[in-house]
Formats: sequence, C-alpha cells, structure tokens
Amino acid sequence: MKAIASFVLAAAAVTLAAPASAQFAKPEDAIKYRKSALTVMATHFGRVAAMANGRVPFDAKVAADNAAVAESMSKLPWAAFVDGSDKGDTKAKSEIWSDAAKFKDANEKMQGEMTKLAAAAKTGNLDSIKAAVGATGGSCKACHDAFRKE
Ligand code: ASC
Repeated sequence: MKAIASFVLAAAAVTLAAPASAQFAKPEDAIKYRKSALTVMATHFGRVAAMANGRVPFDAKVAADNAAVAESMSKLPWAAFVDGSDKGDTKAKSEIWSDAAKFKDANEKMQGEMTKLAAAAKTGNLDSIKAAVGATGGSCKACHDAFRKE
C-alpha cells in the first residue's frame, strides 16, 4: 500500500513538474491541443481587434482582460507541433518541421507582438492598442502565409 502510494505521488510529481512540453499520447491529441489554443487566442484577440477597428465600443477593461488571455494563449501551441503531427486534421505545412528555425522565429515574433498588445491594452490608450493590433495581426498573417495550408 505504501509502495503504491509512493509510486502515485512520484508519478504525480513528475507530471506536475513537467512544463507544457510535448506530452501527447497521440499525434491527434497534439493537433487538437494546438488548434484549441489558437482558437481561444484568436477569439480573445478578435475581441480586442473589434474594439480597435471600431466595430464594438471601446472598453479599456474588456480590452485589457482579453489581450491578457490572448497573450497567455500565444505561448501554448508551439510545443504541440510534435513530430508525426503533420498528418491528420491539420493545415500545418511540412515546412514547420523542415524549416523549424523559421517557424520558431515566426511564432516568437507573434508572441512578442501579443505581449506588446497586452502591455498597450493595460495602459488603456486606444491609439496604442490600434497600432499593436495591426502589428499582431500582421504577425499572425505572416506565419499563416508561410506555414498554413489553404
Ligand atoms: C485574427 C485571426 C487571425 C489573424 C489573421 C491576421 O483575428 O483569427 O488568424 O487575425 O487573420 O491576418
């Protein structure tokens, strides 16, 4: 009993200590995970963009809250581009793996823009938010153009 308890605790410790790195039982799980994170990111980024574009009234607190969620999400998808997850229900291009350095640059650029957007949204300055939304959207598009199939 004691041995089992120690084993369970040790297993839990290993799980908890591991960062958000590649821990997926199957390639499909990794695909589902990264698409989910990107969907949540796009949803919250979209709410800020809608305010920046004047499609919905500007509310500084709503903008800041949504930008913070989008920034958090922007860090998550990349560990899920594991080997073998280029096939299946995904638009990922093979260049993600064959040109991994360029993919890393592109997603790090986006993460950086998302961080700047979250900082701009925190200040509540709509002009800064507009500029940051433009730069962030551009970094989303650059990565899609290079690494996402139609
Ligand atoms: C979004 C969204 C994207 C990007 C991209 C920018 O709001 O969901 O994928 O912006 O369209 O060009």
